[in-house]
Amino acid sequence: YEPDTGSPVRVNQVGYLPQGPKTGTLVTDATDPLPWTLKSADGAAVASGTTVPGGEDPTSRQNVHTFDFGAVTDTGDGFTIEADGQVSEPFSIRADLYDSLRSDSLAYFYQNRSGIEIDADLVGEEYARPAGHLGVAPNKGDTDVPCQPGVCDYRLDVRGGWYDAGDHGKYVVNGGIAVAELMDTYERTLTADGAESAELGDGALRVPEHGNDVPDILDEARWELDFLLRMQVPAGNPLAGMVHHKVHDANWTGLPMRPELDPEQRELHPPTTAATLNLAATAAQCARLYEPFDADFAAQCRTAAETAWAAAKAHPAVYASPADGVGGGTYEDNDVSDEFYWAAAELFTTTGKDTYRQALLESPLHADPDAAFPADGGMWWGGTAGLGVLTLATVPNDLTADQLADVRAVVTTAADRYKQQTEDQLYGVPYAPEGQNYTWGSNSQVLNNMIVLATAADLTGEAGYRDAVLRGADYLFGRNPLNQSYVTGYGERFSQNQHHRFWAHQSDPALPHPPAGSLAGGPNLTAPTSGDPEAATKLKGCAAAMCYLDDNGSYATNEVAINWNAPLAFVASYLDDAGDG
Ligand code: 9MR
Repeated sequence: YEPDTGSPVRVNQVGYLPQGPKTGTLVTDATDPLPWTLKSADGAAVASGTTVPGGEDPTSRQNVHTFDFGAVTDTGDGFTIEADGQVSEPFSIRADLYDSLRSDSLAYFYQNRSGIEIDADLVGEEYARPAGHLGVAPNKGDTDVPCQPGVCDYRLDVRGGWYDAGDHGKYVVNGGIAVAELMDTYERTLTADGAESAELGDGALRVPEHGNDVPDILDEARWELDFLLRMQVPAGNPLAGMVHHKVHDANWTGLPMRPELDPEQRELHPPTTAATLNLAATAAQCARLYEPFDADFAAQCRTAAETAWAAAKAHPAVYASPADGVGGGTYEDNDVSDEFYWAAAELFTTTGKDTYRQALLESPLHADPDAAFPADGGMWWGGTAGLGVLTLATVPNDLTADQLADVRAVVTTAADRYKQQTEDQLYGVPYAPEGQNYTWGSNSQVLNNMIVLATAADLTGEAGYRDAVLRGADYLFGRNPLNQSYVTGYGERFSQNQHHRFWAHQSDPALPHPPAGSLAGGPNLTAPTSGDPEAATKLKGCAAAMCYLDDNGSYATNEVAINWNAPLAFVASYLDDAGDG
């Protein structure tokens, strides 16, 4: 299998901000510098220079040069770079490049809501669908769900929330990071200079709750928060206050499958400490953010968060089983020290209580950049300490000045590392796992690192951090070994066959492609041996950043997921604000 990588001249196919850095990559066997020319849409030469030979890029095994046209501030569409007799994909230079990405990336969440009809007036006819999992046949539904045999003797109404990804499972530890990053996107508008709130406000996004005087992004987040609250074990039961790890089908369903047609029995899986701490953290954040809009809901969140924290302290090592993967993902995680840290950070920020401060200061993860933002990956669903650090560093709280300085240093230390990666790596990506071990959902790791960079930029005002975020965007939108934009509808060669049971056009032409703003999981070095049938045959021996297929059978490289689109939404907001400012 030989991927079609198109032109060897690689650029951000969406474009570049007029005041931002502008770099690209040329794949060539030449060892000496080569001339490049930037041309406008009418073919006129706008700028020229020579490439810098970089040698072999270890993520792709391609021999590459880089080029830099950062001095250009002309604006327009249809620019191209010519080098080595080849022409890049066309791109724009404009301040408003990322305007629609903010709302498109957030519309992903509405479109994946469970338990509510998806309205054609908001998303268009081809994406409209009936409500899923409300117990209307053939659905067994999420309104009255039993536990797996032997796990509990009650049933719960766990309707709502978002479907996790291409499947119809709803997993608390993945909902947790996703809803936290949506809330962070909103909270940034309260804490960062130049962060725009109107474009996230009431009436601005594709949600049905227009006109309720609540920012639309909080309406979207609440859809998930209400679900997470329903997953808590009710009082009077042995594990009261703990949170069920997940609810999903008793058996895997195939592609395609619209949510309302899923006939499988839904089941609640055992509570875990990780899920419980995800509720503690996100409900604590909920309590402070919804207070101005709905004091009762905020109070409900606060109570749930403190109850969850107490339950996690009482049951600190109840883990998900790695064997519990029939009909849904396992999301197993045997280290919850990071979830404890995150929950303590959110609870401390919201309540100011000393118990939570003590929990932070006593944690072995405190003030340690490698714990919050590990060099081999960064934040992810199984590693959430960084979410707590970002909150402590940006949201007003009762830390002492010294404690706050320690926490902010964690952010800037990690950001310095990612910034350096964008300068050292030949494709400019702020992600450099050891051994090029591009992980499942690697694009979300790039984006989570971009959140750290964006936060460092907000905290310090240093343009170098912003520039590194922009170089990350360049990678995601086409300056990469496959010449691939990983976001549907953005750039010239974009992913459009992501693994999803409803947006499965490739399996059934009557169904749509994913809508604009859907992020593909991205290159995954272990995909060939993960069970993914497409990757097993086509990607054997792949170079890390090329272990990707835009095929809806390739769930290990090309799925969509809430925890991947959430950092995209945060970063899209940041990028749009950066263009405005
Ligand atoms: O994002 C998850 C990744 O970290 C794991 O390595 C992978 C395999 O266990 O599972 C990913 O999560 C999937 C989940 O199990 C089921 N829904 C789709 C998720 C994205 O592929």
